[in-house]
Amino acid sequence: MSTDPVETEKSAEYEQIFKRFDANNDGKISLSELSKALKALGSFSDDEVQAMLSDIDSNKDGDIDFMEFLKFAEKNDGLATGLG
Ligand SMILES: [Ca+2]
Ligand SMILES: [Ca+2]
Repeated sequence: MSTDPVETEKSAEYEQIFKRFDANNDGKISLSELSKALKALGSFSDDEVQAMLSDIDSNKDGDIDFMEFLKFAEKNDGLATGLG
């Protein structure tokens, strides 16, 4: 087995967080979903939310899919879990 149990556990954790952000459950986090989730956590300005979305949205389609979220979460370990 090439699956690292720690990584698997982490991506399950990230999946939970992702689902929490993805309010309408379409498998993508839109700008308004990100905005609502971040603003529930603290004071984020619209500019900050937009900047964060652009940062995570690597294919620039305007939404964050799970793979994009996962890449972001792995690069920013602790941040994503802190948000959850
Ligand atoms: Ca969504
Ligand atoms: Ca995207």
